[in-house]
Amino acid sequence: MTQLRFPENFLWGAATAAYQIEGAARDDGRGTSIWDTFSRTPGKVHQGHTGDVACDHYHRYAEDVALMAELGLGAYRFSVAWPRVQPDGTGPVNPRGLDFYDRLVDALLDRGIDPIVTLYHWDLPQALGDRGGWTNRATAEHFATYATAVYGRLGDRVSVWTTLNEPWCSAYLGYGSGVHAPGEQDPAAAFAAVHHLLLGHGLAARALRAAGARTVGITLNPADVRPADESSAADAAAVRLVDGLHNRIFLGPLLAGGYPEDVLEHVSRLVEPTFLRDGDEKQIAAPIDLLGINYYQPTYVAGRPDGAGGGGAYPGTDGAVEFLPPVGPLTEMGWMVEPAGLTRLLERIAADYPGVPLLITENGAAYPDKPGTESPGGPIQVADSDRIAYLDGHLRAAHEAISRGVDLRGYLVWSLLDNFEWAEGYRKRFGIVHVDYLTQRRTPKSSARWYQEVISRNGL
Ligand code: IFM
Repeated sequence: MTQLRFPENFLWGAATAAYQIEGAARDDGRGTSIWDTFSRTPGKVHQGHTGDVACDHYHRYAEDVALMAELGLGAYRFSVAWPRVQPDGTGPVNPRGLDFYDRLVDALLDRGIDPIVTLYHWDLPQALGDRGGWTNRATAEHFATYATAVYGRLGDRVSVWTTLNEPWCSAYLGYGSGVHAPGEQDPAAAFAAVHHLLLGHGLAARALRAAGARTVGITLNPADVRPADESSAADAAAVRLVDGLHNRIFLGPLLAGGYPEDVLEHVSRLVEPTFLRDGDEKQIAAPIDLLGINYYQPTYVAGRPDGAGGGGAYPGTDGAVEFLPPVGPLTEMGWMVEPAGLTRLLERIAADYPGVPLLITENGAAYPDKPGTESPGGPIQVADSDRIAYLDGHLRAAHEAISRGVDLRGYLVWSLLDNFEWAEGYRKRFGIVHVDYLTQRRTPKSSARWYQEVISRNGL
């Protein structure tokens, strides 16, 4: 294979999220989040797993930062748990919650690692959930207040701020299909949540900027939507519909001044969009300096009148779209491995929404630990060659996009540690570092050592 070098100053890092790794769910005044409630509800998460303890990162952050330094990471993307900062989502700030992130940021900076903060990675305070969560417009306003409070404590040391992680998941999986917290299944709620998440982003982005933030962005999980048959007009129509619901409903208001007409028409056929008020789109269009892209797999669709559609995650696609089952080598999530999808997605976003630097804020894969790789009492070896192949392919795909002119600033692997994979609990392992959940022992897998080499060479 050819050797590839990435641009000078290309940012190499790893990502995690608060609820997935922190644990310490009741420590130091932390409030309850919708994910605490959801995961403690029988039947919602695999085998009743919760984030109560997770990787105990709240207490072991120093060890984790040392590991990051050993691997040579230049950046670490973590999220702040809103219920640690404002236990009820509004009202007084809990200084002990902020103290944790203060310590974490200092530890990172001491090791020369750039902190990249995500303000919301799905753990909405339950008190706000009780008032409708993201279906309630007031949540967007509270989010901006919370963002300002976090900036007030960390803004002197953190330069990169992102508002939301994957609002598609928060809205459609949380309120449409119900597989994520809060577990609702209502298209009207899902679309209201899309809008209020975007509004929350816009208000928070403006508040951060006004407070002095230098780099402000958001992370999406845009889909590379492909037709089953390139020459089929019906498949092309299905692509347009799914692309609208998944991508353009976010990218339009964020980067092109408003919701695309065809998307608004589709939404209006299903629900009364009373949530959309004059001036909202202007708020959402707050300028951003960075767009975070999370990519895992492509989405193949066909246009079919008898198509089952995508359920609550894609309202209004039943009777129009067939989502094709993934083929080829799959990850443990059952996700397709298609690195070319990353190149296509990056190129498409750069072309359609020019002028915004891109950062891959997540990419990675879950694979089972190979049997026999854990020996009681002895050193653990996790020879995860399948993960290395996945990462290698996607880094080559990212490099290809750069060579075609995409302004891609960096790559953050998902994830640093094995962690709580939402509805899948702990059974899916995405980490480049193995976590033994009984002992909390961390062991870099082969992929971590491989990544360390990639970083030190700035290439493959
Ligand atoms: O674990 C998640 C993460 O929280 C958001 N992006 C996708 C990852 C893998 O499913």
